[in-house]
Amino acid sequence: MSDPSINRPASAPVPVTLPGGLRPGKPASPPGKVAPERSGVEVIKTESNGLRGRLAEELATDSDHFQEREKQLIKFHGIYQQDDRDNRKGGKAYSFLIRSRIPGGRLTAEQYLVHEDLADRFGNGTLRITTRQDFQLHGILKGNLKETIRTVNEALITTLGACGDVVRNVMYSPAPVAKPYEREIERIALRISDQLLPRTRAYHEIWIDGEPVVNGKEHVEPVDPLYRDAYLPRKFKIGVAYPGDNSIDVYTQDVGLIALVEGDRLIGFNVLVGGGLGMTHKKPETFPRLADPVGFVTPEEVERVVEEIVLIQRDHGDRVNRKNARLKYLVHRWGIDRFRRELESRLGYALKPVAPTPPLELELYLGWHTYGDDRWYLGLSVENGRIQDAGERRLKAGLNAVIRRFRPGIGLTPSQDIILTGFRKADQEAVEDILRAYGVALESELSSARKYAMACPALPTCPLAIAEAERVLPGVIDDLERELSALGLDGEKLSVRMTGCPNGCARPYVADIGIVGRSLDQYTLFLGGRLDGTRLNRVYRDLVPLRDLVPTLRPILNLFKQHREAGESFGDFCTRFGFERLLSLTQEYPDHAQAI
Ligand code: SRM
Ligand code: SF4
Repeated sequence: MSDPSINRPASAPVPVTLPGGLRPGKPASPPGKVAPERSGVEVIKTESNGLRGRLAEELATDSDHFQEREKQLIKFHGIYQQDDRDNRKGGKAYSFLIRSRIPGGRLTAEQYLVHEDLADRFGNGTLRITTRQDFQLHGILKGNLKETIRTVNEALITTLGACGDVVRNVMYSPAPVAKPYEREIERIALRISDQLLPRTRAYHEIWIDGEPVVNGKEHVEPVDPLYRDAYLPRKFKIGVAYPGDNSIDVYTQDVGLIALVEGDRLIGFNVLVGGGLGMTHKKPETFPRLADPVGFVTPEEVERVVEEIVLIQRDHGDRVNRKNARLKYLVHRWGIDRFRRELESRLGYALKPVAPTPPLELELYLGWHTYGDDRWYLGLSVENGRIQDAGERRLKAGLNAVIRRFRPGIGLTPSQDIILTGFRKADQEAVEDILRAYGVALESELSSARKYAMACPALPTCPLAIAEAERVLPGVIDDLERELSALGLDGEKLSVRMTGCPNGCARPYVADIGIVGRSLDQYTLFLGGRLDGTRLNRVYRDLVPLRDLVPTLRPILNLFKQHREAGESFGDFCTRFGFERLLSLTQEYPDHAQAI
């Protein structure tokens, strides 16, 4: 990738003037006054002196939380300020979420154990695998932030850029790479990730006392050449899909790369732009969007192309209204042809047309897989990504026992599961025995519905949650399993994704069944997505109480059982059959839609 500090094509500079002669530092226009040219967060970023703000000073106080400005800035450092929403009666009990940035979800046994130890010492005792292959620690108190982040960095993992208006964790397959083209894809993904990290030294000054260590590289740039002082208008997400494998949901990324091979040779990538899922109920100007293909690039071109797309968003993304600031809205406003022209003019050459894309599938990586000469990996399902000991299911203790004994490589999957790599065939029995002793469910013991299900954390940690998700999805799946079993559909590959609000953190809008929090106990039910992630689902019913979710699905499953075409998935069936027909039939014959 080109050095971002030099030869940058002329592009519109980020505006620095504030409305009505306001100097940076004053609040943006009060209500009723001149409309702001930039949102308040833009002002905070620009004035932060490379994301420093007053973080060091506030860190040194006795207060258990940060003020508003620093609360925004800590996100860039991989930290969110939260409070226990189950216990607000006596005032807010503040704690923090720390997100480690783990490209491709790959980490060593030692790095895993460091996170586990931190969760026990400073967090709530659980580890949360995220839908972008990161680890989150929840429940860290302010006084323990510094030691936690320093310890994560000592394990050669960073939290910098895991959150905030920058390029977030770069996603790619967590499975071990065996073929040369897989290694090349991994190298490219890691270079993109490293190149797009913020360069500020503030992170190391504040948390690590001047010892900059990120993947063995020093951060020496005083002014960020890529992000400048205002960073990006909004978060920015990049994912790389391996041939045939859409575990990363490539169409939902700001930039999605689909790797294409000929035989065993990587020939390049189809580049997609403008995916994103967040929306707000009753605000039609916000919407989930699948990315559009913009062109084909060779392995030599790809890093520069990705960087230029990031720069287009930096220079042209909306910096006034954060609800319209993602790249998807820019692509929507401009159209893909204008976007391509802008990209080509920055690159100085025309992009090649998109190449035919072989079919993609949602790979879960569960169970045992071989990847070469007596080398095996094991994928384990982690319900909603939460590694914990719950009753007889002692997943955290079981993983700890296997990881301490065998020191496997670790992969965190985009479906919130974990894979353990580097075993020999002869290890398999002992590994399974240990896991069974801790009550850990192996793939064969889980229904398809449970394996494909995902939920975001929602309550009690997420400040934006308006309904439960992670804590109630297991019960919803219990009920759904019963329905599916009664219909003989147990083995059906069916994705259920649930979120506590419409922001879409568990990517519910591409699932067969999306359940999205609408109010404390009510959900919007979306149907008609696809496991390969190539179609958005649509609203089937709004304001469905939690207890009515599965009963609402029951008659549709019944119709599916009777009227599906050979090999047709649930999402495809709902789309072909038509929502109006589904609604009229299921309302007429709610419990036995077979009456038609
Ligand atoms: Fe997310 C905000 C959790 C993946 C869209 N997300 C949040 C916050 C940080 C709430 C906040 O702003 O204070 C949540 C923290 C809750 C908690 O207690 O942990 C949160 N998001 C998550 C995670 C942990 C969910 C999970 O089940 O794993 C995922 C962390 C990923 C990571 O490691 O980086 C997570 N968030 C996503 C995804 C899926 C993805 O990226 O593949 C999306 C939809 C894709 C997209 O970005 O369009 C997503 N999160 C959002 C949004 C809506 C953004 C938008 O464009 O409208 C918000 C709210 C915001 O940014 O204002 C949000
Ligand atoms: Fe929070 Fe909403 Fe994201 Fe769930 S979808 S974690 S409730 S922001």
